[in-house]
Amino acid sequence: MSPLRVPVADFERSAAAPTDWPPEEEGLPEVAFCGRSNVGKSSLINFLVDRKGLVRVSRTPGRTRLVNFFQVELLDGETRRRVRLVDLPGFGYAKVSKTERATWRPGIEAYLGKRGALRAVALLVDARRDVEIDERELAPWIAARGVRVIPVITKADKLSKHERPLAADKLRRTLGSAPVLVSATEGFGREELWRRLLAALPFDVARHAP
Ligand SMILES: Nc1nc2c(ncn2[C@@H]2O[C@H](COP(=O)(O)OP(=O)(O)O)[C@@H](O)[C@H]2O)c(=O)[nH]1
Ligand SMILES: [Mg+2]
Repeated sequence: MSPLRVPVADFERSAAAPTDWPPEEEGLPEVAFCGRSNVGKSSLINFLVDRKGLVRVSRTPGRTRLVNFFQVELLDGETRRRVRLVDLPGFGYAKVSKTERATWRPGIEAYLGKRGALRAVALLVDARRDVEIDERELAPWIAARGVRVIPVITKADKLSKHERPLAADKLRRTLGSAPVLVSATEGFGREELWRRLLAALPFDVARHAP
């Protein structure tokens, strides 16, 4: 199978509230990326679309509450597909106060909880950090709506080759499905993550229909 190419990747808009979300479009499924601040979310999205600066790495805190929408076209062999990628605000740390957590949870939960076009969520966990309550609570909550949750271990280059399968197995037991190990720095895991994301999207079904 030839590697996926991304001939088009455009920033669409940043939304502070649900009224700013772009209208949902027939045939344009959405894939969201979420995880703790600094987990490597911006780097991962840039790696997936093969662009250096589509999403700013280490974005300033003032902008992290926004939901950012991108339109992407994928070329998979002869097949061209459109997908909308959605960059959600990073969670705060579990140690911050309840009031502070209350400021980022509503934006994330509004999108994850009610967006009809949402088909898959990449739930990012840093290779060097333990899963905290936010990831543990979010995964079953998203899955209960019928949206696919794909756990992703970011910065996997920081683990030795021996540690990688162990970390993957541990996360699978916590979140209920096998994670994809990725490294934006060393450049691995891209193809596997795209395949897992695409498998959750409705056009795969349509393509094989008679
Ligand atoms: N070693 C390593 N560091 C990474 C990787 N991806 C991101 N980082 C670093 O982690 C920090 C946060 O990255 P960023 O993409 O801005 O994370 P975000 O806050 O989740 O969007 C930056 O210093 C990145 O250089 C990776 O694959 N490997
Ligand atoms: Mg970021």
